[in-house]
Amino acid sequence: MGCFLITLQRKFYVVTEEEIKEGKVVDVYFLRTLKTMKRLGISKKEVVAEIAARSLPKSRIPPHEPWKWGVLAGVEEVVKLMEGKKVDLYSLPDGSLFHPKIPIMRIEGPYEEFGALETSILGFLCSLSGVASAAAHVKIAAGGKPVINFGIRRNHPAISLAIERASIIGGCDGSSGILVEELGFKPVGTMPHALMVIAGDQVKAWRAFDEAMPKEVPRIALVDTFFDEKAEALMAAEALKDRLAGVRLDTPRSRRGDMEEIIREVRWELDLRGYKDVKIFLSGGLDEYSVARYAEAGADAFGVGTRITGANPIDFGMDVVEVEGKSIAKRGICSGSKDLFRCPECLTYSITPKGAQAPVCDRCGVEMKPAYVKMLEKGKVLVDFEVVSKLRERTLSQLRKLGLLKS
Ligand code: PCP
Repeated sequence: MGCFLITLQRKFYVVTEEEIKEGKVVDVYFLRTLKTMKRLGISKKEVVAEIAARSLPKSRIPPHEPWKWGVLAGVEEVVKLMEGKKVDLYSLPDGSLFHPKIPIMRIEGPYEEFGALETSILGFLCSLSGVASAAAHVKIAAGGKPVINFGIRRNHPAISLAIERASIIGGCDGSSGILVEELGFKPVGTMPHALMVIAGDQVKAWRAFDEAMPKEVPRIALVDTFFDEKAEALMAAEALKDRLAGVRLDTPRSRRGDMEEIIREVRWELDLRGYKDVKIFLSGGLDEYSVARYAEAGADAFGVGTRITGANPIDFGMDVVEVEGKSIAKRGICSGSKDLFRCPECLTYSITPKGAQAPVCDRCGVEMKPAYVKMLEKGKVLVDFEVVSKLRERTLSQLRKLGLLKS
């Protein structure tokens, strides 16, 4: 007779916020490590741990080199996770650009206070920074044109709001899920193919949408359900006239020819008939490579799903670099507690031993500024958490300063 595990009645097999806070999302080897450390009487040793990315995901733009930078997200969640633990925590703030090997966070305290939280600490940072980084790279590819996150359908619903928030930190102009209202953003969306398919007639569907929607909802007609994009774009313009804000091209993969040419044709035909204000919105299988080409071809805005919300996690690692004041680390990691400085002009980082004098930027000749914010002191939160629009602006302002983003 097999034994039956009576598990907590979970409707959707999701972890509760309380379980995360209690440290229940933990790799069992950390618990075994703590038990072993207690036997050795070393679990209370004061340690310094640093978190840095070992590498970054590859770009979708040929030759598919790894990104040179990512956008940090998940710091607020880590601070909330660690609140109450007898640790000091220094970190770059959410929305900071970072590079591989740059220690984005430093945690100081007895190992037993936070060692087993490594699983969740990295879980927040790896997943959310992956999403924010992909969003930023797509936003740059769009040349500053609007990029909306259309991809919450690619994630487990339990994390959809965290993912939407991370996509906006990375630079998305908005997201499609209604819960983003909590973040101060209006949900953005158009219409699914189901509307035209079930109506059986796209003009009837577009007209009904126009009649049903409150005036503040932009009339963006999906124009690739039954006929060619050019034909349906003109049908939509004729049907809704000056009420038509835009057309969305979400061409099925089986029909995708030269989308750049299709975009140019649709633009030409709309302009030729006086519909110069009708915008062209692209979605479906987009990434930084296709968005750049479609933006060049004349697309005005993008709905991007999988590339952002299905982004690879950032390969952050957490490593002990000091024990009871002694610099010590595993092979591949520079030992010793470190400080991080950043040039206010060119945004270059500089890593120094903790307590070193601020270096002078050898490119700009100015004194670099401390990059870390002290966010926890003996477990007490020292910072006010910033609204997501401010975090997004931090990301975009760095991208502009680096000349990566024009507007
Ligand atoms: C997709 C749907 C999503 C878009 C494309 C994201 O179109 O509109 O919002 O796709 P991505 O994950 O590939 O970037 P469809 O799958 O045709 O769904 P619908 O008919 O509902 O538009």
